Formats: sequence, structure tokens, C-alpha cells
Amino acid sequence: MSEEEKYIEEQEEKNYSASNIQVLEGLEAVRKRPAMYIGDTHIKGLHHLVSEVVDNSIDEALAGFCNRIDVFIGEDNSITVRDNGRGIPVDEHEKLHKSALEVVMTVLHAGGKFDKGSYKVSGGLHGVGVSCVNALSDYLRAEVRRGGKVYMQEYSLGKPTSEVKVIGDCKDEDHGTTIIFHPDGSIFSTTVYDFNILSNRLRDLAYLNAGVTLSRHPR
Ligand code: 0RA
Repeated sequence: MSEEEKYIEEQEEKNYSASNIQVLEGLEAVRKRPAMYIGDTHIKGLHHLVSEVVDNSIDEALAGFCNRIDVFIGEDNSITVRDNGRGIPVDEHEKLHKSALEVVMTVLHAGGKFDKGSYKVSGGLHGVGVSCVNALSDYLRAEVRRGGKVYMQEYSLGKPTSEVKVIGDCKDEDHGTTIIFHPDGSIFSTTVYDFNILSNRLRDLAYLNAGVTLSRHPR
């Protein structure tokens, strides 16, 4: 059995605890009725996924910790959103006993902002969050640069396929979050991203959020 298969099996065993059942129900609800969360499962919903991810970085910019957001469309129609914010925290979430990163990525509505307390960053009105994008992606990778370390976790259909790993070092002054996702072709009628739709949306966001540089690269 591969390390990944072992990890998935362990997680499935852990999921019998009450708190984890809630997590699974959350993201399975998104896969069952995706349109309820992202509007539709066609071209509009597909592009909405990008806004959901970028919105988290915009929040970080509005909180004053991020002044650069880069978006890339990959040749395989994967999307990369990279910001230079504080990085999603990776320490253990006190209630769920999992890395905060895993909670943000796998709990519906957790977004970047937990219920109350220390993780509350901004109080604005936002979308359904990056966990929905995770639920609707056949592959997602979250990378966090924080405190001199680079952390990474991967997911498929919203479920982690690895633990949060330290994959390298970075300079203390290098911090931020990178989300790479590939939309699930069994959910969307098309998984082909349109440069013009995305660049128009990103231009609007860049205009509304002075100081944030949004760039998009056709690769
Ligand atoms: C909660 C707390 C902190 C950062 C974030 C969320 C955060 C989330 C996202 C999602 C995309 N980019 C992000 N950047 C930051 C920081 C809490 C702290 O450092 O004290």
C-alpha cells in the first residue's frame, strides 16, 4: 500500500468521530448540489471557482497583510492563485485537532475565518469559500510559506490525500499562500478556462482593491 493509500485509510477510520462526520457531510453536500453553492456547473460556475479562491487573498489584502495576488491558468486548465499574505495558519486547530490549514480547506464555511476568536480576520460578506472549490476539484494543492517553512497538503474531491507536510525552507520575509486546483470534470460541463472571462473579473477586483496587483499568465 502506498503512503497516500495508507493515509486515506487512516483518515477514513478517524472519520467515525462526531466532529469528522460533520466535515464529510459538509463537503459531500457541495458535491451533491454544486449549483446551490456556486450558481451553476457550467462556464459561469467554473470561473466562479477562481473568484472564491482570489476572494480569500483579497480578504488578506483588506486586512493589510497582502499586496500581491497572482493568478495563473495552467495548460491543463489548473488554476494557481498565489498571494504574499501571512499564509494560512498551520498550527493545530484547538477544537478539531487538525492543522488549521486542513480545517480551512475541508470544513464548509470555515474559509479563512474561524467562528470566533483569534482567527477572525475580517467581517465582510464573502463567498462560500475555498473548501467548496476543494470539494469540486479532482486535485487541489495548498502551499503555505510561513515562519521560514514551506508547508503543503494535497486533496482530491475535498479529501486530504496527505497530511500537512513541511516540504522546504523559505526566508522569514517570504510568506503567503498558494492554491493550485483543477476542477472536477464529472461536475462541470466544461473545465476549459477562458482567458478573457478571467482577465475581466480579475481587472474588476484589482480596480476595487487598490494596492493589490492581480496578474494572469497564459503560461
Ligand atoms: C486566517 C488567519 C490568518 C491568515 C489567513 C486566515 C489567510 C487565509 C488565506 C487564504 C488565502 N490566502 C490567505 N492568507 C491568509 C493569519 C493569522 C495570523 O497569522 O495570526
